Amino acid sequence: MRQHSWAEPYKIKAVELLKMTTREQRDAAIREAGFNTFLLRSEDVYIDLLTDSGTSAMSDRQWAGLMRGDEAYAGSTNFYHLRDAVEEYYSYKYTVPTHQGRGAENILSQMLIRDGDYVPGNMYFTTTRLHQELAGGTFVDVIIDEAHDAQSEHPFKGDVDMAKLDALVDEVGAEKIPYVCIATCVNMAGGQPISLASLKAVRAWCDKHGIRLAHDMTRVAENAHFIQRREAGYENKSVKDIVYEICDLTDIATMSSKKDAMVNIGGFLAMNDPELYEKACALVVVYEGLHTYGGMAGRDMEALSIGIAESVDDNHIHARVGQVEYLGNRLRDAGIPIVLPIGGHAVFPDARRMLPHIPQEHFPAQALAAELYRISGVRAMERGIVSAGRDSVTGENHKPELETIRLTIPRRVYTQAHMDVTAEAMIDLAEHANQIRGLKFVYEPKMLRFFQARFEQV
Ligand code: PLI
Repeated sequence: MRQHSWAEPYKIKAVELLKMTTREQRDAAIREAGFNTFLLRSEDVYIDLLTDSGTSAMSDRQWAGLMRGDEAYAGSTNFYHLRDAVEEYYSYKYTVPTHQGRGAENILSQMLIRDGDYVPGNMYFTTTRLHQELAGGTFVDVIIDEAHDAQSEHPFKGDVDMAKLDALVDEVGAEKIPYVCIATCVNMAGGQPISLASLKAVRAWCDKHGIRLAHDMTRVAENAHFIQRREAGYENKSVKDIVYEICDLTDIATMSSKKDAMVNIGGFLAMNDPELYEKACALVVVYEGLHTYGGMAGRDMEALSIGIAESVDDNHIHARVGQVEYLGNRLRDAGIPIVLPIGGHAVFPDARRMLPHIPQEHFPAQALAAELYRISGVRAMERGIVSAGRDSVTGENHKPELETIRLTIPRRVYTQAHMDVTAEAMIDLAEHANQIRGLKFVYEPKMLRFFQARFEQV
Protein backbone atom coordinates (compact mmCIF):
# COMPACT_ATOMS: atom_id res chain seq x y z
CA MET A 1 0.00 0.00 0.00
CA ARG A 2 2.80 2.44 0.81
CA GLN A 3 5.04 1.38 -2.09
CA HIS A 4 3.74 3.83 -4.69
CA SER A 5 5.11 7.36 -5.11
CA TRP A 6 3.48 10.16 -3.17
CA ALA A 7 1.02 10.98 -5.99
CA GLU A 8 -2.25 12.29 -4.66
CA PRO A 9 -5.14 9.86 -3.93
CA TYR A 10 -7.69 12.28 -5.43
CA LYS A 11 -8.42 14.22 -8.60
CA ILE A 12 -9.33 17.87 -9.01
CA LYS A 13 -12.99 18.83 -9.41
CA ALA A 14 -12.99 22.63 -9.07
CA VAL A 15 -10.20 25.19 -9.33
CA GLU A 16 -9.66 28.70 -8.05
CA LEU A 17 -8.06 31.06 -10.56
CA LEU A 18 -4.99 33.03 -9.51
CA LYS A 19 -3.89 36.51 -10.49
CA MET A 20 -0.37 36.86 -11.86
CA THR A 21 1.54 39.98 -10.75
CA THR A 22 4.65 41.78 -11.93
CA ARG A 23 7.73 42.38 -9.83
CA GLU A 24 6.92 46.10 -9.74
CA GLN A 25 3.44 45.39 -8.37
CA ARG A 26 4.86 43.05 -5.72
CA ASP A 27 7.56 45.53 -4.77
CA ALA A 28 4.83 48.11 -4.08
CA ALA A 29 2.65 45.57 -2.28
CA ILE A 30 5.34 44.40 0.16
CA ARG A 31 6.32 47.99 1.01
CA GLU A 32 2.66 48.81 1.56
CA ALA A 33 2.51 45.76 3.86
CA GLY A 34 5.42 47.03 5.96
CA PHE A 35 7.56 44.04 4.88
CA ASN A 36 5.17 41.73 6.72
CA THR A 37 3.68 38.95 4.60
CA PHE A 38 0.68 38.77 6.98
CA LEU A 39 -0.30 42.25 5.78
CA LEU A 40 -0.40 41.40 2.07
CA ARG A 41 -3.73 41.00 0.33
CA SER A 42 -4.14 37.38 -0.70
CA GLU A 43 -5.20 38.39 -4.22
CA ASP A 44 -1.65 39.73 -4.69
CA VAL A 45 -0.15 36.32 -3.83
CA TYR A 46 0.60 33.64 -6.42
CA ILE A 47 1.53 30.59 -4.35
CA ASP A 48 0.35 31.05 -0.77
CA LEU A 49 2.57 29.12 1.64
CA LEU A 50 1.89 31.42 4.59
CA THR A 51 0.18 28.69 6.56
CA ASP A 52 -1.51 25.31 6.39
CA SER A 53 -4.16 26.62 8.79
CA GLY A 54 -7.67 26.80 7.35
CA THR A 55 -6.22 26.82 3.85
CA SER A 56 -6.70 23.19 2.86
CA ALA A 57 -9.11 22.00 0.17
CA MET A 58 -12.17 20.17 1.45
CA SER A 59 -13.27 16.99 -0.30
CA ASP A 60 -16.54 16.63 -2.20
CA ARG A 61 -17.80 14.64 0.79
CA GLN A 62 -17.02 17.51 3.14
CA TRP A 63 -18.75 19.98 0.82
CA ALA A 64 -21.75 17.66 0.72
CA GLY A 65 -21.61 17.59 4.53
CA LEU A 66 -22.09 21.36 4.58
CA MET A 67 -25.54 20.83 3.08
CA ARG A 68 -26.42 18.64 6.04
CA GLY A 69 -25.83 21.44 8.52
CA ASP A 70 -28.35 21.41 11.35
CA GLU A 71 -28.23 25.03 12.46
CA ALA A 72 -30.15 24.57 15.70
CA TYR A 73 -28.88 26.70 18.56
CA ALA A 74 -28.85 23.71 20.88
CA GLY A 75 -28.26 20.00 20.34
CA SER A 76 -27.37 20.11 16.63
CA THR A 77 -27.16 16.68 15.00
CA ASN A 78 -23.75 17.69 13.65
CA PHE A 79 -22.42 18.17 17.18
CA TYR A 80 -23.18 14.53 17.94
CA HIS A 81 -21.46 13.46 14.72
CA LEU A 82 -18.41 15.47 15.76
CA ARG A 83 -18.43 14.11 19.31
CA ASP A 84 -18.66 10.54 17.97
CA ALA A 85 -15.80 11.12 15.48
CA VAL A 86 -13.57 12.54 18.22
CA GLU A 87 -14.24 9.49 20.39
CA GLU A 88 -13.84 7.00 17.55
CA TYR A 89 -10.62 8.39 16.06
CA TYR A 90 -9.06 10.31 18.95
CA SER A 91 -10.32 8.36 22.00
CA TYR A 92 -11.56 11.34 24.02
CA LYS A 93 -15.02 10.94 25.59
CA TYR A 94 -16.07 14.56 25.95
CA THR A 95 -15.83 17.22 23.23
CA VAL A 96 -16.37 20.95 23.55
CA PRO A 97 -16.34 22.65 20.12
CA THR A 98 -14.52 26.00 19.83
CA HIS A 99 -14.19 28.47 16.99
CA GLN A 100 -10.55 27.37 16.47
CA GLY A 101 -7.53 26.08 18.40
CA ARG A 102 -6.83 29.19 20.46
CA GLY A 103 -10.40 29.17 21.77
CA ALA A 104 -9.68 25.73 23.24
CA GLU A 105 -6.31 26.95 24.58
CA ASN A 106 -8.02 29.83 26.35
CA ILE A 107 -10.50 27.53 28.10
CA LEU A 108 -7.87 24.96 29.05
CA SER A 109 -5.54 27.64 30.44
CA GLN A 110 -8.28 29.35 32.42
CA MET A 111 -9.52 26.07 33.87
CA LEU A 112 -6.23 24.69 35.07
CA ILE A 113 -3.56 27.38 35.45
CA ARG A 114 -3.24 29.45 38.66
CA ASP A 115 -1.01 32.48 39.20
CA GLY A 116 2.59 31.37 39.62
CA ASP A 117 2.16 27.98 37.93
CA TYR A 118 4.58 26.48 35.39
CA VAL A 119 3.55 24.68 32.22
CA PRO A 120 6.23 22.51 30.62
CA GLY A 121 5.94 21.81 26.92
CA ASN A 122 7.91 20.46 23.96
CA MET A 123 8.72 23.92 22.57
CA TYR A 124 6.47 26.95 22.67
CA PHE A 125 3.73 27.78 20.25
CA THR A 126 2.77 31.46 19.94
CA THR A 127 -0.92 31.37 20.94
CA THR A 128 -0.49 28.47 23.38
CA ARG A 129 2.21 30.23 25.39
CA LEU A 130 0.33 33.53 25.38
CA HIS A 131 -2.82 31.92 26.85
CA GLN A 132 -0.68 30.22 29.50
CA GLU A 133 0.88 33.58 30.39
CA LEU A 134 -2.45 35.45 30.39
CA ALA A 135 -3.74 32.85 32.89
CA GLY A 136 -0.76 33.56 35.19
CA GLY A 137 1.51 30.71 34.15
CA THR A 138 5.07 30.48 32.87
CA PHE A 139 5.93 28.25 29.94
CA VAL A 140 9.00 26.04 30.39
CA ASP A 141 10.64 24.43 27.36
CA VAL A 142 11.44 20.74 27.96
CA ILE A 143 12.10 19.62 24.40
CA ILE A 144 15.39 17.86 23.61
CA ASP A 145 18.29 20.17 22.67
CA GLU A 146 18.44 18.73 19.15
CA ALA A 147 15.11 20.44 18.38
CA HIS A 148 16.85 23.83 18.52
CA ASP A 149 19.55 22.75 16.08
CA ALA A 150 18.47 23.13 12.45
CA GLN A 151 21.14 20.69 11.29
CA SER A 152 20.52 17.82 13.71
CA GLU A 153 18.88 14.91 11.89
CA HIS A 154 17.42 13.35 15.04
CA PRO A 155 14.35 11.39 13.84
CA PHE A 156 12.16 12.59 16.75
CA LYS A 157 13.08 16.18 17.47
CA GLY A 158 9.74 16.62 19.24
CA ASP A 159 10.85 14.28 22.07
CA VAL A 160 10.90 15.47 25.66
CA ASP A 161 14.11 15.67 27.68
CA MET A 162 13.06 13.91 30.89
CA ALA A 163 15.95 15.49 32.81
CA LYS A 164 14.46 18.92 32.08
CA LEU A 165 11.08 17.77 33.45
CA ASP A 166 12.76 16.33 36.56
CA ALA A 167 14.69 19.54 37.10
CA LEU A 168 11.49 21.58 36.91
CA VAL A 169 9.60 19.47 39.43
CA ASP A 170 12.62 19.55 41.79
CA GLU A 171 12.74 23.31 41.53
CA VAL A 172 9.06 24.30 41.77
CA GLY A 173 7.23 21.19 43.08
CA ALA A 174 4.51 19.13 41.39
CA GLU A 175 1.73 21.28 42.88
CA LYS A 176 2.91 24.21 40.73
CA ILE A 177 2.63 22.19 37.51
CA PRO A 178 -1.05 21.88 36.51
CA TYR A 179 -0.28 19.89 33.37
CA VAL A 180 2.38 19.04 30.84
CA CYS A 181 1.51 20.19 27.32
CA ILE A 182 2.76 17.95 24.53
CA ALA A 183 2.41 18.94 20.89
CA THR A 184 2.46 16.31 18.18
CA CYS A 185 4.54 17.27 15.11
CA VAL A 186 6.00 20.32 16.82
CA ASN A 187 5.29 23.34 14.65
CA MET A 188 8.02 25.73 15.82
CA ALA A 189 10.69 23.00 15.71
CA GLY A 190 10.01 22.55 11.99
CA GLY A 191 7.09 20.11 12.02
CA GLN A 192 9.06 17.52 13.98
CA PRO A 193 7.43 14.44 15.54
CA ILE A 194 7.53 13.07 19.07
CA SER A 195 8.07 9.31 19.38
CA LEU A 196 5.64 7.06 21.18
CA ALA A 197 8.53 6.00 23.41
CA SER A 198 8.96 9.59 24.58
CA LEU A 199 5.22 10.13 24.99
CA LYS A 200 4.96 6.97 27.11
CA ALA A 201 7.82 8.19 29.30
CA VAL A 202 6.01 11.51 29.82
CA ARG A 203 2.78 9.63 30.64
CA ALA A 204 4.61 7.58 33.31
CA TRP A 205 6.21 10.75 34.70
CA CYS A 206 2.82 12.50 34.91
CA ASP A 207 1.28 9.48 36.69
CA LYS A 208 4.15 9.41 39.17
CA HIS A 209 3.70 13.08 40.03
CA GLY A 210 -0.09 13.26 39.78
CA ILE A 211 0.08 15.79 36.92
CA ARG A 212 -2.29 15.90 33.95
CA LEU A 213 -1.07 15.38 30.38
CA ALA A 214 -2.51 17.73 27.74
CA HIS A 215 -2.06 17.19 24.01
CA ASP A 216 -1.88 19.87 21.35
CA MET A 217 -3.11 17.51 18.65
CA THR A 218 -3.20 20.01 15.81
CA ARG A 219 -0.96 17.86 13.58
CA VAL A 220 -1.33 14.42 15.16
CA ALA A 221 -1.87 12.51 11.90
CA GLU A 222 1.39 13.82 10.44
CA ASN A 223 3.14 12.78 13.66
CA ALA A 224 1.62 9.29 13.40
CA HIS A 225 2.92 8.98 9.84
CA PHE A 226 6.49 9.63 11.01
CA ILE A 227 6.09 7.09 13.81
CA GLN A 228 4.97 4.53 11.25
CA ARG A 229 8.08 5.22 9.16
CA ARG A 230 10.67 5.68 11.90
CA GLU A 231 9.73 3.99 15.18
CA ALA A 232 10.50 0.29 15.60
CA GLY A 233 7.39 -1.83 16.00
CA TYR A 234 5.01 0.56 14.24
CA GLU A 235 5.83 -0.11 10.59
CA ASN A 236 2.80 -2.35 10.13
CA LYS A 237 0.33 -0.27 12.09
CA SER A 238 -2.05 2.09 10.34
CA VAL A 239 -1.88 5.85 10.86
CA LYS A 240 -5.43 5.59 12.23
CA ASP A 241 -4.34 3.15 14.95
CA ILE A 242 -1.23 5.16 15.81
CA VAL A 243 -3.27 8.37 16.10
CA TYR A 244 -5.62 6.58 18.50
CA GLU A 245 -2.74 5.24 20.56
CA ILE A 246 -1.16 8.70 20.87
CA CYS A 247 -4.41 10.32 21.98
CA ASP A 248 -5.20 7.48 24.38
CA LEU A 249 -2.00 8.25 26.31
CA THR A 250 -3.18 11.77 27.13
CA ASP A 251 -5.92 13.26 29.32
CA ILE A 252 -6.99 16.42 27.52
CA ALA A 253 -6.56 17.75 23.98
CA THR A 254 -6.71 21.10 22.26
CA MET A 255 -7.29 20.93 18.53
CA SER A 256 -7.06 23.43 15.74
CA SER A 257 -8.93 21.39 13.16
CA LYS A 258 -7.93 23.95 10.52
CA LYS A 259 -4.77 21.86 9.97
CA ASP A 260 -4.89 18.04 10.05
CA ALA A 261 -8.67 17.80 9.78
CA MET A 262 -8.87 19.95 6.65
CA VAL A 263 -11.63 22.40 7.49
CA ASN A 264 -11.45 26.13 6.98
CA ILE A 265 -12.53 26.96 10.53
CA GLY A 266 -13.06 25.11 13.79
CA GLY A 267 -11.48 23.36 16.71
CA PHE A 268 -12.27 21.74 20.02
CA LEU A 269 -11.23 20.91 23.54
CA ALA A 270 -11.58 17.21 24.35
CA MET A 271 -11.08 15.23 27.54
CA ASN A 272 -12.00 12.15 29.54
CA ASP A 273 -12.63 13.64 32.99
CA PRO A 274 -16.37 14.40 33.53
CA GLU A 275 -15.68 17.07 36.17
CA LEU A 276 -13.33 18.91 33.87
CA TYR A 277 -15.92 18.64 31.11
CA GLU A 278 -18.48 20.30 33.36
CA LYS A 279 -16.05 23.18 33.99
CA ALA A 280 -15.28 23.50 30.28
CA CYS A 281 -19.01 23.66 29.48
CA ALA A 282 -19.38 26.50 31.98
CA LEU A 283 -16.55 28.48 30.38
CA VAL A 284 -17.30 27.80 26.73
CA VAL A 285 -20.67 29.57 26.97
CA VAL A 286 -18.85 32.74 28.06
CA TYR A 287 -16.20 32.83 25.32
CA GLU A 288 -17.34 30.70 22.39
CA GLY A 289 -21.01 29.65 22.44
CA LEU A 290 -23.23 26.90 23.80
CA HIS A 291 -21.41 23.64 24.57
CA THR A 292 -22.99 21.94 21.55
CA TYR A 293 -21.60 24.42 19.01
CA GLY A 294 -18.91 26.51 20.71
CA GLY A 295 -18.52 29.06 17.92
CA MET A 296 -18.99 26.66 15.00
CA ALA A 297 -21.89 26.45 12.58
CA GLY A 298 -23.57 23.04 12.40
CA ARG A 299 -22.38 22.65 8.80
CA ASP A 300 -18.78 23.26 9.84
CA MET A 301 -19.02 20.60 12.55
CA GLU A 302 -20.28 18.18 9.90
CA ALA A 303 -17.39 18.97 7.53
CA LEU A 304 -15.02 18.53 10.47
CA SER A 305 -16.29 15.11 11.45
CA ILE A 306 -15.81 13.96 7.84
CA GLY A 307 -12.37 15.62 7.68
CA ILE A 308 -11.23 13.76 10.80
CA ALA A 309 -11.90 10.42 9.11
CA GLU A 310 -10.15 11.50 5.90
CA SER A 311 -7.13 12.84 7.79
CA VAL A 312 -6.08 9.48 9.22
CA ASP A 313 -6.15 7.63 5.89
CA ASP A 314 -2.70 6.20 5.12
CA ASN A 315 -2.78 7.14 1.44
CA HIS A 316 -3.80 10.70 2.20
CA ILE A 317 -1.08 11.33 4.73
CA HIS A 318 1.55 9.59 2.60
CA ALA A 319 0.82 12.01 -0.25
CA ARG A 320 0.55 15.00 2.07
CA VAL A 321 3.93 14.51 3.73
CA GLY A 322 5.36 13.27 0.41
CA GLN A 323 4.64 16.64 -1.19
CA VAL A 324 6.32 18.51 1.65
CA GLU A 325 9.35 16.23 1.33
CA TYR A 326 9.42 16.71 -2.42
CA LEU A 327 9.82 20.46 -1.99
CA GLY A 328 12.30 20.02 0.87
CA ASN A 329 14.46 17.63 -1.12
CA ARG A 330 14.52 19.99 -4.10
CA LEU A 331 15.83 22.76 -1.84
CA ARG A 332 18.32 20.51 -0.11
CA ASP A 333 19.62 19.19 -3.43
CA ALA A 334 20.14 22.80 -4.57
CA GLY A 335 22.27 23.47 -1.50
CA ILE A 336 19.74 25.67 0.29
CA PRO A 337 20.05 25.25 4.06
CA ILE A 338 16.80 24.00 5.61
CA VAL A 339 15.76 22.53 8.94
CA LEU A 340 16.33 18.78 8.86
CA PRO A 341 14.73 16.29 8.84
CA ILE A 342 12.09 17.75 6.52
CA GLY A 343 8.94 18.27 8.61
CA GLY A 344 5.34 17.19 8.19
CA HIS A 345 3.60 20.41 7.20
CA ALA A 346 6.29 22.75 5.93
CA VAL A 347 9.86 23.28 4.77
CA PHE A 348 11.86 25.72 6.89
CA PRO A 349 14.74 27.47 5.04
CA ASP A 350 17.37 28.58 7.55
CA ALA A 351 17.75 32.38 7.43
CA ARG A 352 20.75 32.28 9.79
CA ARG A 353 22.76 30.41 7.19
CA MET A 354 21.24 32.10 4.12
CA LEU A 355 21.79 35.62 5.45
CA PRO A 356 24.85 35.44 7.74
CA HIS A 357 25.44 39.18 7.17
CA ILE A 358 22.19 40.17 8.96
CA PRO A 359 22.27 40.04 12.79
CA GLN A 360 19.23 38.48 14.46
CA GLU A 361 18.15 41.91 15.83
CA HIS A 362 17.62 42.97 12.21
CA PHE A 363 15.17 40.13 11.60
CA PRO A 364 16.86 38.10 8.85
CA ALA A 365 13.96 35.67 8.41
CA GLN A 366 11.43 38.49 8.16
CA ALA A 367 13.60 40.10 5.46
CA LEU A 368 13.97 36.79 3.63
CA ALA A 369 10.21 36.18 3.53
CA ALA A 370 9.61 39.71 2.21
CA GLU A 371 12.22 39.29 -0.54
CA LEU A 372 10.89 35.86 -1.56
CA TYR A 373 7.48 37.42 -2.09
CA ARG A 374 8.96 40.37 -3.97
CA ILE A 375 10.82 38.25 -6.50
CA SER A 376 8.28 35.45 -6.97
CA GLY A 377 4.82 36.05 -5.49
CA VAL A 378 5.38 33.08 -3.17
CA ARG A 379 4.22 33.96 0.35
CA ALA A 380 6.03 32.41 3.33
CA MET A 381 5.97 33.26 7.05
CA GLU A 382 8.72 34.32 9.45
CA ARG A 383 9.42 31.79 12.22
CA GLY A 384 12.24 33.33 14.20
CA ILE A 385 12.83 36.22 16.54
CA VAL A 386 9.76 38.21 15.46
CA SER A 387 7.44 35.25 16.11
CA ALA A 388 9.18 34.48 19.42
CA GLY A 389 8.22 37.89 20.85
CA ARG A 390 9.38 39.31 24.17
CA ASP A 391 9.76 37.75 27.62
CA SER A 392 6.56 38.61 29.50
CA VAL A 393 8.54 39.51 32.66
CA THR A 394 11.77 41.17 31.46
CA GLY A 395 10.48 42.60 28.18
CA GLU A 396 13.64 41.38 26.41
CA ASN A 397 13.37 39.75 23.00
CA HIS A 398 13.34 35.96 23.09
CA LYS A 399 16.21 34.94 20.80
CA PRO A 400 15.37 31.52 19.37
CA GLU A 401 18.13 29.39 17.88
CA LEU A 402 15.87 28.67 14.91
CA GLU A 403 15.67 31.73 12.66
CA THR A 404 13.69 30.44 9.71
CA ILE A 405 11.02 31.12 7.16
CA ARG A 406 8.24 28.59 6.80
CA LEU A 407 7.07 27.38 3.40
CA THR A 408 3.85 25.83 4.66
CA ILE A 409 1.97 23.55 2.32
CA PRO A 410 -1.84 23.63 2.49
CA ARG A 411 -3.33 20.13 2.17
CA ARG A 412 -4.69 19.05 -1.23
CA VAL A 413 -4.27 22.52 -2.78
CA TYR A 414 -1.09 22.87 -4.84
CA THR A 415 0.50 20.70 -7.51
CA GLN A 416 4.01 19.39 -8.02
CA ALA A 417 4.57 22.19 -10.56
CA HIS A 418 3.79 24.75 -7.84
CA MET A 419 6.43 23.08 -5.70
CA ASP A 420 8.89 23.35 -8.59
CA VAL A 421 8.17 27.07 -9.03
CA THR A 422 8.67 27.57 -5.29
CA ALA A 423 11.99 25.73 -5.40
CA GLU A 424 13.11 27.83 -8.37
CA ALA A 425 12.18 31.01 -6.49
CA MET A 426 14.19 29.90 -3.46
CA ILE A 427 17.18 29.14 -5.70
CA ASP A 428 16.95 32.62 -7.28
CA LEU A 429 16.69 34.11 -3.81
CA ALA A 430 19.77 32.26 -2.59
CA GLU A 431 21.77 33.65 -5.52
CA HIS A 432 21.36 37.26 -4.38
CA ALA A 433 20.88 36.66 -0.64
CA ASN A 434 23.98 38.68 0.22
CA GLN A 435 22.24 41.83 -1.10
CA ILE A 436 19.18 41.51 1.16
CA ARG A 437 18.98 44.18 3.85
CA GLY A 438 17.85 43.76 7.45
CA LEU A 439 14.73 45.37 8.93
CA LYS A 440 13.68 47.39 11.96
CA PHE A 441 10.27 47.85 13.58
CA VAL A 442 8.17 50.86 12.76
CA TYR A 443 5.22 49.35 14.65
CA GLU A 444 5.48 46.57 17.22
CA PRO A 445 2.23 45.20 18.70
CA LYS A 446 2.40 44.13 22.35
CA MET A 447 1.03 40.61 21.87
CA LEU A 448 1.59 38.13 19.01
CA ARG A 449 3.53 40.88 17.28
CA PHE A 450 4.34 38.90 14.14
CA PHE A 451 0.77 39.14 12.88
CA GLN A 452 0.56 42.93 12.55
CA ALA A 453 4.08 44.35 12.98
CA ARG A 454 5.40 46.77 10.37
CA PHE A 455 9.02 47.21 9.36
CA GLU A 456 11.33 49.29 7.24
CA GLN A 457 14.74 48.44 5.80
CA VAL A 458 17.86 49.41 7.75
O1 PLI B 1 -4.91 29.05 14.73
P1 PLI B 1 -5.73 28.32 15.75
O2 PLI B 1 -6.28 29.19 16.79
O3 PLI B 1 -6.78 27.45 15.14
O4 PLI B 1 -4.75 27.25 16.47
C1 PLI B 1 -3.70 27.66 17.25
C2 PLI B 1 -2.57 26.66 17.16
C3 PLI B 1 -2.32 25.85 18.21
N1 PLI B 1 -1.31 24.94 18.18
C4 PLI B 1 -0.52 24.80 17.09
C5 PLI B 1 0.58 23.80 17.12
C6 PLI B 1 -0.74 25.58 15.98
O5 PLI B 1 0.04 25.41 14.91
C7 PLI B 1 -1.78 26.57 15.99
C8 PLI B 1 -1.98 27.47 14.92
N2 PLI B 1 -1.10 27.56 13.93
C9 PLI B 1 -1.07 28.40 12.92
C10 PLI B 1 -2.09 29.45 12.70
C11 PLI B 1 0.02 28.28 11.98
O6 PLI B 1 0.08 29.01 10.99
O7 PLI B 1 0.89 27.41 12.21
